Amino acid sequence: MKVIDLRSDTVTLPTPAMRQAMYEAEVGDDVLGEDPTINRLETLAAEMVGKEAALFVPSGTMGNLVSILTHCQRGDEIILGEKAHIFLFEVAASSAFAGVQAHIIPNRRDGTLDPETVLATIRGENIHLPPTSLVCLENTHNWCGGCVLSREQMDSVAVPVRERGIAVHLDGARVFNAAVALGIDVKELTRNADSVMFCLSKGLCAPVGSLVAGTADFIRRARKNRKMLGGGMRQGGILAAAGIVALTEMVGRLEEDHRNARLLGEGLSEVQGLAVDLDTVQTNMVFFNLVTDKMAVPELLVALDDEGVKVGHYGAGRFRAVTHHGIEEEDIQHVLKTFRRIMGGRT
Ligand code: TLP
Repeated sequence: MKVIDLRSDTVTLPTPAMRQAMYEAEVGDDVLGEDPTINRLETLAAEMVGKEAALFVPSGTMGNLVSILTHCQRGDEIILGEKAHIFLFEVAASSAFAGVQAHIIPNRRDGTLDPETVLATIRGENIHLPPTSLVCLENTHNWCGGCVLSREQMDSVAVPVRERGIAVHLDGARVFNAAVALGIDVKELTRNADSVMFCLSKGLCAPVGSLVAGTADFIRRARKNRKMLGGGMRQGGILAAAGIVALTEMVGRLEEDHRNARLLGEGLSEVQGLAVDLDTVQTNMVFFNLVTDKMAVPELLVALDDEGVKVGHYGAGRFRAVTHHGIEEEDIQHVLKTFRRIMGGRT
């Protein structure tokens, strides 16, 4: 039985082209700046997001932390949406390691922040107050359903924030999904961010790795912070080789994942006992809720598992299904059939 694992796009496996590139990768000591494959990946990544330089890091979590460490001093405040991955799912790394305080403001349903609220949250000059040094945006917005922020929505916050001398960091773990969904060059989404983190190991299928991009000076300082966190990876070119394939071969096909997510979302919305917010199904994620008391969450998960279907459960009957490479339209049809059968007669 084929297992259809929709828990995340992080479960994607390296493609044959990636394994070949990894096998053949030319490597060296990257802490000494001598891994030619990492150097090539960093140059390519910087070019793609329109920044001067980039830094290869082991994970998105470390990429966000390195960025925050590089922008901020201990005791600073950073402004984040209440549903930001950095706030919800990164083990409070920014407070534990960078010593910053998160000032949380509401996210709208579509993942955006209200520009007026962001500006009003920036601290003034006063002996009692921490300085605000960073605003973090997220695109696509994971916890808001994989929603896409348009370039106008990004700029409406980033431009006035930067005019006030405050830096903007983009958690762009899936920023290529956003660019593909909008049909624009990713640079249009990153142009007003001082730093951007994006992941190779999600929809782009690389086994490991993320990048942080920014000015040459920012990346020079970020490199030192990565070292401090233990993220200097020596002959990491083995991994970077897969990352180069991810960026050159895997971006265009994200559209397929978006089509499959839409199909899944629309199908699930017709299943009795489930509720789907179809407005937020814009990329490769489908969030849905169990809205019947005739079926308990563990029972549903076990029944799905028996049919080889895995989805994520995040408490209170809220589920996430993420489409990705290796999931075909016929798999989506199988998932829908499975849900219809399990839920049939239980509503
Ligand atoms: N998200 C993972 C889990 O951590 C929830 C997932 O399955 O979606 N920013 C965003 C927006 C992310 O979604 C993630 C990973 C990260 C950062 C962290 O990346 P990693 O997992 O590489 O540390």
